[in-house]
Amino acid sequence: MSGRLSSIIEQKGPIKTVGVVGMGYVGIPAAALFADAPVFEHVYGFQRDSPSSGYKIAALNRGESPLKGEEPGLEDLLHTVVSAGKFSCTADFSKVAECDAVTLAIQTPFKDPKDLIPDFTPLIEGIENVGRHLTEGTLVVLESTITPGTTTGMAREILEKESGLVAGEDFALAHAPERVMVGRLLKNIREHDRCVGGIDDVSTHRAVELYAPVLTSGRVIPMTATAAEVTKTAENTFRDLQIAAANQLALYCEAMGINVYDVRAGIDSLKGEGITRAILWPGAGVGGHCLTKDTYHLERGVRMLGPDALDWPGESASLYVTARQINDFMPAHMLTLTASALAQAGKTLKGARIALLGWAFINDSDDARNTPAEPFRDAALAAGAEVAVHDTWVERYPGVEISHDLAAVLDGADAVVVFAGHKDYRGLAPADIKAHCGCEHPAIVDGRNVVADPDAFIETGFAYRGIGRGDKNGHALKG
Ligand code: SAJ
Repeated sequence: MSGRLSSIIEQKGPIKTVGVVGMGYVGIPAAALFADAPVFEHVYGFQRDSPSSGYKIAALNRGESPLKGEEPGLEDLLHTVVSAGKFSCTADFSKVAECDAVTLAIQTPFKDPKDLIPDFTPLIEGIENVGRHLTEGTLVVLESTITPGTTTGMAREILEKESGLVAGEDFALAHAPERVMVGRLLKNIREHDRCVGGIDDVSTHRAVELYAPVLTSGRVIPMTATAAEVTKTAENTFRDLQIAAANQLALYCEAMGINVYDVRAGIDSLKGEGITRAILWPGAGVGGHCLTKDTYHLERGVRMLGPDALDWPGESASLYVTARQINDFMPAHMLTLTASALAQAGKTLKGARIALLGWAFINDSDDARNTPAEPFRDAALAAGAEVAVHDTWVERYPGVEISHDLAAVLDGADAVVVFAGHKDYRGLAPADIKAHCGCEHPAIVDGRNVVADPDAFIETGFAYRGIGRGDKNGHALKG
């Protein structure tokens, strides 16, 4: 425990002024909740006055949320804290010098999702801006999802270089990963438990002081900074792993001619007395901004922090990376199922018109980041098919025309392929679909188990295929 930092913090007294860098999905609700806490006197929201995001500064200072979509309670809360003079947004990073604590909530996207090397450029710029104005006794907290080792490594180095101060001696440094989901930002911050990890005990303690006032039912879980980084990346790695386990089971069930959903229900029935088999859902693939990257943060972390310390079985690949590969294989499997159904109707991918239903990566959402539908569409086009995309939730996507007119997308289709489990697609009527397709044996490929009754389609002459539906995928063509 650093005696020097302890005494500096003791002289400074309780946290009164808070800074939040990055006015996005994580920073805005966090700043509003800090400002709403009676123990804090003022919160600065720091936002670069860039062409793409600078508009947020004026909006936030009017108490308006610049975020898309419904966020219950957020706009009211912003109006309350702005009117009370407890929150203000600024591009002037010199005000960091007035802050007792500064959090950074800056996304870590990829230059190219294929290379899976995170682009830390925006985060580095934010850390540099904080470092330039950092004063003694301040607590700095990273909230972004980052590779384990970043807080004690890159972040610490930049802050010390820019400020001339020493982490753990002159200022406190911690990681408190966000766990928010769009549509429930305030609720998640208030109610989820919050892992808070400092580079030393003094930093951890100061970070607990910062986060405890904004939690309602959630509790603070103190740990080290690196443990907090591993917790965040591993919690998503484990979700991706569970999905991959369900997908592998679905592929096995297809090969063995059984219904994976019967098996899933059977497995799920084994519970009680502390027993559980948390089996998730097989599907057309895994998209989004979290699960598609966090496994690779964890993998990079162990390579950075323990390259020579890791004891591992021979040439075995990482279970987690294998899980990523299985999930990334599902769009290819969907194309295999589509080709199989078309072949049963005497057609090939080449020259076929495919109606792709659902571009969003998740059910009933407009979020299409890293959607698994994209690699499917690319491969289908490469195979010579024509692809029409429908999704009423998604307005636009670079390079892809997205229609909100289901009838138009279905008209003349040789194959109907479901990639998102939107409620629009639950209850599709075989006769209607067939009438739109206008052919004797249309194909239907169900990637999200939205077809409750495959027999209804099969009896109408469809060539049916479903993820995990080994009990139906080999059916004879009817009519
Ligand atoms: N998916 C499956 N089978 C499943 C669950 C999901 O194939 O059983 C697919 C979805 O279709 C989607 C992808 O996986 O394409 C990701 O789905 P998700 O429900 O994990 O949604 P995300 O990516 O928004 O994950 C976020 C994460 N939250 C944070 O990082 C703060 C994750 O930790 C949460 O568990 C998840 O939301 C959630 O549960 O809502």
